[in-house]
Parts: sequence; structure tokens; C-alpha cells
Amino acid sequence: MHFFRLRLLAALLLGITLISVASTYFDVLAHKHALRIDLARRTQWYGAGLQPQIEQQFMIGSRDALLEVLGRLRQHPDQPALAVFDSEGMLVASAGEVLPAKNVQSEILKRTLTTGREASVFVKAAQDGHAPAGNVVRSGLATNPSASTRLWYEDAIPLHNGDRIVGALLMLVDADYIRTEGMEVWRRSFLRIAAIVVLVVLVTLVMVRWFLQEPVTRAAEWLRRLRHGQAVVEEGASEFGYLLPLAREVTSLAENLTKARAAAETEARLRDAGERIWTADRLAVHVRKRLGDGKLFVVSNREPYMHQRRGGETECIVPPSGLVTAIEPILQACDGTWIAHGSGNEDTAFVDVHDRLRVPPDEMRYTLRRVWLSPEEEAGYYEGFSNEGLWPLCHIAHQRPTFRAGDWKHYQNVNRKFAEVLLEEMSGTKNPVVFVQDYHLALLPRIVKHARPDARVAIFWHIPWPNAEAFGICPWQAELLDGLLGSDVIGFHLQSHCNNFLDTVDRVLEARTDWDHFSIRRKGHLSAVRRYPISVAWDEHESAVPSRSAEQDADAIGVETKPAVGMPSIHGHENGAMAFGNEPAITTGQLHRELGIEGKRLLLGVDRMDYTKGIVERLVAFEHLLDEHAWFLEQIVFVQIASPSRTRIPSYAALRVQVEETVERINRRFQTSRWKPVILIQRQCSHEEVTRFYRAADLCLVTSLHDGMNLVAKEFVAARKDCDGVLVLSRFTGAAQELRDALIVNPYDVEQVSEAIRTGLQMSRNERRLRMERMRQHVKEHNVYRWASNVLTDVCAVRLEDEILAVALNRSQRKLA
Ligand code: ADQ
Repeated sequence: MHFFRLRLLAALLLGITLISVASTYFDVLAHKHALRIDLARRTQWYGAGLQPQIEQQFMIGSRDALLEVLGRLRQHPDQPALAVFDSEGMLVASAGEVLPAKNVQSEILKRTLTTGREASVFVKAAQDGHAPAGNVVRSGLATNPSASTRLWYEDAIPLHNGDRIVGALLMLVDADYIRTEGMEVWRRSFLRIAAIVVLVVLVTLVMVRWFLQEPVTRAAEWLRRLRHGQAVVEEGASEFGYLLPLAREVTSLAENLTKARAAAETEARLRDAGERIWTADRLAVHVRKRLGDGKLFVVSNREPYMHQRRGGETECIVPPSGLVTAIEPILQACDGTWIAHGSGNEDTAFVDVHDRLRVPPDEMRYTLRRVWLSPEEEAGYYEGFSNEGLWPLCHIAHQRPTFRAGDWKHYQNVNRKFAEVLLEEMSGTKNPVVFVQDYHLALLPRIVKHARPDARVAIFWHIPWPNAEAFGICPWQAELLDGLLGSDVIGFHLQSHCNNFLDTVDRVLEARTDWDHFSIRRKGHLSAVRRYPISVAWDEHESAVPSRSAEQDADAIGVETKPAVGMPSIHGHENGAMAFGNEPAITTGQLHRELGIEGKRLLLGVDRMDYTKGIVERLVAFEHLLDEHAWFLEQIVFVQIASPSRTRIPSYAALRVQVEETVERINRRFQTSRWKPVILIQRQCSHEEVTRFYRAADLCLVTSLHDGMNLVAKEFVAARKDCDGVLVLSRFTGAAQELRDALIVNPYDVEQVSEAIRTGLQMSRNERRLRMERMRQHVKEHNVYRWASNVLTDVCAVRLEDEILAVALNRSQRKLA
């Protein structure tokens, strides 16, 4: 910084001085010019006034009279010296001290005598007017550079007798004051320049200190602390002050470094503990190794980044989804391609001519290829066939599936469209691996496999697979099954879904099902059917949960107080009304204040607004609890976060009305001036917001009527680093098969759910902790990275040689036939 300041000062000094000198130089020139013009004008006026009288005397011809007139006309020494010459250029008479030597041939004199016009000139010459030998006589004054020279102004006016030029009057003025004034301007400017330089240097030094040195020092200190692990990345922006663009880059760099360091620490810790916990980094390395020189393609309906215009600004939204968390690290590690429907209203503006863009926006590590659908295609394929047909078909929620031939056409066309885009992206790639997501794209595997038998294809079905009778309702079940069987690996959450799938194929298609190896051979192609229970990310190095209040700490080490008679104990705060008044964890307290529910126990539901999630059933069970156990009145609050979903489908719109009416009814029945039992938040929240709710909740309610897995249950467990909180979980979720320490309920059984809530609220801290610890251990070991690794390991291990031969054989046989 010292050297920088010195260089800055030197540059400033030089720069300002040069600029000031140049500007002063031009000032001086202008000033001198003005003075010269002024002098010339005054001399010419003066001469014009003298001319008639001198001409008159000159005509008379008396030299003495002329001398006398000249003497009279030049009364003051400051007035120009005067000299009268005849037409031969010979001096006739003069007045004034400083005059040229007699007979000296002045250039302007000659010119005036020859042309008959006034002439003038500024000239530098020695004061005595005598030209030393050898000097060139340029004017009436002798120029002698060795003598002290002065600036003079000579002006020659012709003298006439009628039209004839009879002589000339030469006026000589000492113009040296013009030089002196020029020097004076230089002197004054020097002082001004010096003052400006000092001021600018001082101001610059202060500015460097305030605006550069201090932010840089603070930022450097922040980076140093970050390097030592004593600072957090989020503080960075404030340390940089106004250097925000730089801050953004450095912060993102710091984030990456922090992540890399944390990942390395985690890896070292896991290795040391001999644990095989899957992390994003381990997954990335693992899959890269399995892929070899192959390339990964993920195909899903939903895109991982969506450009949406809201209130005049375009936002890049990451839809909260476990899939993005799991798949993104792999795509980033191997620079794969994700193909998805471009559903954002500004999506078209952010792609290149090939409808591609690099994501994540800050890092650009893999390619997102957007597929465009017309509103009709979207309505038929997505809302119609996928969500009014397949969704209710696969969920036992007693919602009739609707199958329309028009929707089916769109479903087929859109699957073909996705396949075409995928094939286009795959062209020229060796050993492509394709991972297709969900029930929207059931036909795609067959189309792709047909065109590219060298591609390894896996599909994961995120929702349940019903029994064969139920699936048989679908008029196009055979086509869907055939489409799926184009995959090398078909994944479901549960073994029962795999069983149902095999059974369905058995009954519907001509294929060889192998129940021992859970595989199906059809048209020479082998598909493995496997169970891959999906999960959530497990962040080993996420920052710790905020500290808990003193009372909760006491509770955590088993200091339990006796409940008052007739009052239930709620999360260990067993002494009546006071039990609800304590301040929970910091973020929890803030959240309670924001919601206006301070001192209350928080029950939480987080779902898409979907009839399979059992939201109404959950509300009814909560109502039953308040009916049955009056002591909960004003003590508990149920917050239901429901993100609007598939809103154009009538059954979803009807569900929304039903949920709102149920909430209103409960609130109307029990609400007091100080308390509202149910808070319904109908919007999509960020992952951070949902996590805050998970951490603040005393009890989380997952009461799906049927659910492939249900990630909310696992997210709640993963968020509870404090090993607290109770999970009430529907037995009809896939998660219930893994999270055995939740309070498992039948969501249709109102009394049972209500009782589970009561039990959960009254459960001792110790039991809560034991249950939560076991659930957390399970989710940690069976996280989403493990899920992705299992699917991709299996698909990468598929042997293709037989496959390609079989397909080639098949084709040639068909041609022969
Ligand atoms: P979904 O039916 O969407 O998924 P779920 O597994 O519960 O159901 O996942 C929902 C996700 O959305 C969760 O990550 C949750 O946090 C988030 N979410 C819900 N409401 C939200 C809100 N208001 N704001 C923000 N985020 C919200 C399907 C199947 C499931 C299966 C998953 C994954 O139906 O059974 O578990 O796929 O395979």
C-alpha cells in the first residue's frame, strides 16, 4: 500500500503539474496577445492624431520647426518616441530617448515608403539601439542577443503631400511590460499550481484512505479470518463497502473455497470414522469414474432453473426440489446436459440459438436444454394425461382418473418431442447415459433406446405404482409399459411398487418376467426393476443450529418439572401456562414473533396443495384435538404451508376451497381475541424459509393419503440438528417404511391422528431426542446422494454388447419379414 501511495502521488504530481503548466502557457499566450493588440491599437490611434500636423511641418521643410513640433507632440516620456524620415529613408528629425541610429534601414520603414501603407512590428532589441558590428539590422533597432534585450513596438505611418509619399513617421514604443506581465502571470500560476497540487494530493490521500485502503484492509482481514475459519462468507459483502461487484466475485470465490474446505474436512472426518456416508463430492467423483468417457443426460418435465418475470424484473428461480439437489452435483462434475420443459415466462430470452444455456448462472458448469411446449400440449400432456390421468391412477386417494384420447395424443407427441431433443443433444457423443424422471415421460425410454441402442437408459418413477387391477384402468397401459421397458433400469421408491410393476407387466405384455432377479426381458431387451428409496441432502458441514434458551438446555439434560393436575405436559414444559411462555431457539423466537404466536407450541404442515397429501384430514384431526382436549386452546398453533399446485385442474381448485373453508371453520369455532388456531400460508417458500419452519416446529404433520416417499418427512428430520421435534407420519407414505421412530398414523383415522398429536406434544424431551437421533442417523446414511449413486451405478454397469446385437438382429429380422 505504501509503494502504491508513492506511485499514486508521483503520478498525481506529474499529471497535475503538466496539465497546469500547459493551461498556464496558453493563458499567458492569450494575455500577451491581448496586450499586444491593445498596444498596437493605441499606438495607431496616437499616430493617426499626429500625422496631419507632422505632414504640415514636413511640407514647410524646416528641420528645427519639425523638431520643435515633435518635441511638443511628445510631451511625456511614456509616449512613443517619434522619428520622421524623408522618402529616401533618411532621418530628418526625432524626439525621444530610444531611437534607431541615423540611416538605419528599417524594414517596416522601407515597406511604408514603398507601399504607402502603415506597417508595424514587435521586435526584440538591445536598449541602446546600436547594432554591434556583424549583427543583422532587421529594423530601426539593432538586435543584439548578448546585450539585455527588450521588446519594442514599431509603427511606421506614411507622410503625404497630396498623393505623393514624401516621408514616414516612425513611432517606437517600449513594449517590454508585455513580457513582464507574462512573467507575472507565470509567477502567479506557479503559486496556484503549487496550491492545487498540495490540495489534490491531500484530498487524494484522504480518499485513498477512506475509499480504498480501509475497505481493502477490512476485506483482507475478512479473507484472512475466512482462511482461518473464523469468519462466515455472508459477512463479506459488508466488508467490501462500495466495491460491491468485486465483493460478489470474491464472495462467490470464498463460498467455493469454504465449500471445498468443508468438503475436504468432511471427507477426512468420514474416512477417519470409517463411515460410508454419501456426500455431494463423493457422488460426483463416484459417478465421474463410472461414466468414464460417457456423457450424462438428465430428462425431466421440471427444469432446475426457471427465468420468471415479476414486477418488472426477471428472476432466476430454482424450484425447491430434492431432484435438483441430488442431480446437480453430478451434472456439474461431469458437465452433463439437463433437458427439461422451459416453463418460465422469460425462459426464451435466456437461451442461445440452440435453446441451450449454461447453469448454474454464476458458475456455468453444465448445460440446460429447454424444450418448448405449446399451451395445448401443456394442457393435454401435463395437466390432462399426467395429472388428471396417471397421478390419480397411481395414488389411492379416491380421486377418479380421467383419461381422454386427446390428452393421450399430446402425451405421445410431447414424449416424442423430448426424445427428439435428447437425441439431438446426444448426437456425436459416445456411451451416453440417460436418466429420465417420472411419470410424465414414460414413453421416452423406448423411443430413445430404439434410436440409440448404445445409450444406457434409466427411469425413476417418483410416485407409487398401483396394483395391476388399478393400473388396468388406463386404456393405454400396454403402451406405457412398453415405453418404460425401453429402459435398462426402472426405479421405484418401494419394493411393493416394484412387485406391482412386475405383476402388471406379467398380466399385460408379452414379456419374460424374472421374479428372482427382478428383471423383465421383452423384445430381446432386459430391464432391471429396482428399489431406490429417494431421500434428501445431508449437509455435514452446514452451520450449527442457533443456541437454545436456558430452559430448553435444562430440559435437554433431563431437568423435568411435574405437570399441573389436569394439564398435559408439552415438550417438557410441564408446569401449566408457564410452560408455553419460554423463549425457544433464536430463529424460532423470531419466527414466532413474525407469526404473532409467541409462547405457543407450533404444529407444522408443508405440502403442495394436493389431495393426496391429506391436508383436510389433518385439519379435521387438529379440530378434533381441540374439541377433545380443551387445555390445548390458546396453547398450540397449526401452521400449514401449502404451495399452489396444478391450479388449472378442477379437483385442485376444489381442494383449495375445501382447505380454506376448513381452516375458516376451525378458526371461527375456537379463535379468541389473543389466539388463532390455524395459520394457512398459501405460497411457495424458499428452502431457507421452509427450513426455519422445520427448526421452529414442535411437531410436523405428514398425513398423506398415499405418497411415493414424501420428502417433507425426511427434510424435517434432516433440519433438526437439535435432535428435537416430533414427526407424525402417515403409514401410506414410502417414508413410513424407513422412519420407524415417527408416530405412524392412518390419516383416515381422525381420532388416531389427533391422539398422535397429543402424544407428540406430551412426549418427554428424552424420548423425542432418542427418536429423532435414530431417524437422523437413518436419513444421514440413506441420503439423496446415495440414492443417485445407486441408480447411476446400476445403469452405468449395464452390459450393452448383447443388447446392441439383439436390437440389430431384431431390426434385420423385421426387414426380412
Ligand atoms: P411431491 O408430491 O411433490 O413429490 P414431496 O416428496 O413431499 O412431494 O416433495 C415436496 C417438496 O416440495 C419438498 O421438498 C418440500 O419441501 C417442497 N415444498 C412443499 N411445499 C412447499 C412450499 N409451500 N414451499 C416450498 N417448498 C415446498 C413426488 C412424490 C413424492 C416423492 C417425491 C420425490 O409425490 O412421493 O417423495 O416426488 O420422489
